[in-house]
Amino acid sequence: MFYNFQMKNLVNILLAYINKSLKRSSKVLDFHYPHQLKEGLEGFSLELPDQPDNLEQLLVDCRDTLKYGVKTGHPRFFNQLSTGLDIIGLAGEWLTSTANTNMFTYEISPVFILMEEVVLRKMHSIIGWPEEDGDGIFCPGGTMSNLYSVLLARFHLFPVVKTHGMSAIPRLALFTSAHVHNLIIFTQINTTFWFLSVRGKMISSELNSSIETAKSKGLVPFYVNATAGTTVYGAFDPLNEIADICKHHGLWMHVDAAWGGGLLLSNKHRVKLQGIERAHSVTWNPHKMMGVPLQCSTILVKKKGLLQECNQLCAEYLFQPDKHYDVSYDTGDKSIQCGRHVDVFKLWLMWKAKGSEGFEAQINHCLENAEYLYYKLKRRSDFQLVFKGKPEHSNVCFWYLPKRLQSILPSPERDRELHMVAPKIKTKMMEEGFTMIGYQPLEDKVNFFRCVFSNPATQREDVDFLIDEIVRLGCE
Ligand code: ABU
Repeated sequence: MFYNFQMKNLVNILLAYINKSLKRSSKVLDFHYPHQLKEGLEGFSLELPDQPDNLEQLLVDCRDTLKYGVKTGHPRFFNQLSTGLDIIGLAGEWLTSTANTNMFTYEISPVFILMEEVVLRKMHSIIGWPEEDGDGIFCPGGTMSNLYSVLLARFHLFPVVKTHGMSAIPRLALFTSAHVHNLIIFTQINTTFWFLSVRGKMISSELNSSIETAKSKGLVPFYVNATAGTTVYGAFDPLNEIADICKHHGLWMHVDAAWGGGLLLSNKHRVKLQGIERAHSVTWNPHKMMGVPLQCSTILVKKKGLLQECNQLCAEYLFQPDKHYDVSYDTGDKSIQCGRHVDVFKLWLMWKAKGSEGFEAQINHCLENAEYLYYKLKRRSDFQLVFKGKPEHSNVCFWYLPKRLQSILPSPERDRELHMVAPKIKTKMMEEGFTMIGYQPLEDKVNFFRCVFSNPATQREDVDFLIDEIVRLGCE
């Protein structure tokens, strides 16, 4: 009874937080430096006690944990690719934790395992793979999804690697553009070729010559990673051209559509991913553009059965072959993980609640916001866009030029000053807490802001607010 009562209090804390997150008058964050949080604030201590705290204190801790965090669902949070606070998704996450089961086997997750099959099949058909093809798994984030793709490609070419390791196979070469998601870099492949891109897009002729170079050095090219929606510029690689090259050289084609995959749901924007259906594998993170609560990421594979063959270890205490049901539903053995969180339910529930058309509308809305920001900035002399052309995705990259820099012609000295503008503004922005946007340098470009839209709650007035806020903080 007492626990029930406290649970209701917790729900009230969560509901109050949700209301605040969605209210423009509340701050996005109440920033404190690490030492302040470590020292403890107004009764909020991170230290662990020897004696149990009482339930009232735990409620205060819950409230304060949210209070000193960042409201990533706030319509003025533009800092990350994963934003928003979808209430149905949140309900799904709560149900998932309440069920507290594991995605190893049908035995302990009958409904979730079948849901995974249904959702993955839907994603395959949206990619455009024939009905008889298609496999996949939910896994923890885009890095893991991409890692799966490399393991699969390597196993597909040299199955012996599973039993005899890397020393039993030739030196392999992997190809990706310079704008790759951080994640491909961590793979255990002998040689990775990076090459130039234009506006973040892979140049396919460069890909072809890199493959020839690798061959001439005695390496075995085996895998190309194409990106559909780069993290900073939101660029899409030319997938059909890359597919032609992969076909010509007999290489595995992976498309990292962690960020761009959501656009497949939009009749207006899916053209940017033309050729994705020719890929051998695809990474698609519904926790990005589709607004599903973190984390929700998939590796989708065209060839059925390969995931299992590549990763299966047949642990007999979980995957007994003589069970009384169809053990092909014990999908945990496709995974390199053992414990696997149920990530599918919140996506399934959101899909039920919105339908594919609801996702399409919310994705189109985010790209309209990006276009709105782009046209606003284009007209102003105190902002400079990193690229003249319209954004392909919902990423808009730009510099703010304080008055003293507006009249100076581009030069190394001007760049040195410009490089410091974004971090200075960001510092004040976080200390005041009304909005949040990210910045970075990239290649020869000094620090610039990257605004991304994935929160359907964001409206044009929030975009106007962001611009005014950058000017206000940049002027002081
Ligand atoms: N998976 C990388 C996402 C990084 C970002 O939110 O910008």
